Amino acid sequence: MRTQVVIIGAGPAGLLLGQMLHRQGIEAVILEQRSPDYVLGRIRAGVLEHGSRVALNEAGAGQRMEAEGQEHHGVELSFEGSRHRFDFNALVGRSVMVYGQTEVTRDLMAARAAWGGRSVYEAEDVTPLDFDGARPRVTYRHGGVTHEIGCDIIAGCDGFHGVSRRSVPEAAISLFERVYPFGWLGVLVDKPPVAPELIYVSHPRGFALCSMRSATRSRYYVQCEASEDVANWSDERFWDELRLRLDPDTAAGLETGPSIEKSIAPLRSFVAEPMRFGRLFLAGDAAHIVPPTGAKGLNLAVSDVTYLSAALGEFFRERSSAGIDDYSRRALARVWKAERFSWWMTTMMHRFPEATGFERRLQRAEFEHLAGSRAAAQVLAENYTGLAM
Ligand code: RFL
Ligand code: PHB
Repeated sequence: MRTQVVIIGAGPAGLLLGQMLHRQGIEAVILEQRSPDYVLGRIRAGVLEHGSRVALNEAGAGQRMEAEGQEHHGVELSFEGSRHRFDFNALVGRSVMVYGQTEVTRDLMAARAAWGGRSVYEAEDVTPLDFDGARPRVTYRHGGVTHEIGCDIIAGCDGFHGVSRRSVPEAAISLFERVYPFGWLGVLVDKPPVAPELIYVSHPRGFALCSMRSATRSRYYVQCEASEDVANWSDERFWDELRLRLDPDTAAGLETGPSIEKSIAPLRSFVAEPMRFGRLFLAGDAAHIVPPTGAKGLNLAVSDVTYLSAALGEFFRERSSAGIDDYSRRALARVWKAERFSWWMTTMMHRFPEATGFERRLQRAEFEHLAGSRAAAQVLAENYTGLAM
């Protein structure tokens, strides 16, 4: 079998790329190692930048997001009980869309199914081959049978643990990494959110975040030990810990209930350079990870595939390699700015085990600067709502 592009991974990066290529008349096959239900069972990001919203609409998958998503015009930071709201509209004339990654994925799957796009779920041993030449191929096993697809381009959209980045010879790739000494314990609950907008909380006991998925479903996080076992956290323990970190008004308004999902995510900053190896292109978490504090992970996946799809359009339509030759540079320039923002927000808001009174006072100074300076607040708002694509 032959196709133009083999996309490895059916997360948001792979599915959105497939949709963008389809709209340019470029044929692609998606190979995903998990089942559709497994992919939809992962609870991850919740905030879309303005540019990601535009990209989903342009890809023809934004209808339900526009109807059911919540447009937010600001966020709050709470520092040891003192709260400050950042008004995105007033600061940068932008907003974000609160709409879960699960729903984005569901909409992209439905859009692909509607035109009969070819996806193979539960594909095992997916292996990208010969991408240093002009005739790459990908082999995989499905239902006990080995298959091979010849193609022009391989798009590695298979996340941090995927096979694409690992297929590149070590000498050809540089890795940059910072692992943080804590994780986030997240709970999803069918109760109305405690506040109309997100609240990022810095407290001596650790970071917390009040987020949401809809008017009746909330998502909360507390900073925990990186090695923490989720089994040690009953719902009661989670709610008690969250309440301790919130300011008294917010704590009093918190509606709790049985969790419908509870999981721990490690926090890491990671970038692989470059993002292109011959005919293999990395996009999304396959190439980079940000700690979730800036809500940038999913949004970077969207900007990567927006660049890649434009570059592949030039490649197939105009036989020009200018776009694909510039892809890695262009994507990494944006990635590193999001890495910087996510690292900065993580550093400002979390309790670091080795921190002294000196670091804590620097964190407080940072918060007071943001709360008191329009210029500083604009930098936060510009980054949070999304830098230009
Ligand atoms: P994904 O979503 O990981 O999708 C990759 C897909 O590739 C498949 N795959 C393979 N398929 C075939 N063969 C192989 N060998 C394969 N190996 C893997 C996987 O099954 C999967 O379906 O990457 P993508 O598309 O780049 O999207 C990126 C986003 O998912 C990610 O940046 C965010 O979700 C990050 N992230 C969060 N971001 C936020 O902005 N806010 C959050 O609250 C937030 N929480 C999270 C997160 C990421 C997490 N991970 C990766 C563990 C919470 C978690 C737990
Ligand atoms: C979420 O709702 O899951 C969420 C929101 C904002 C973040 C991280 C996670 O920064």
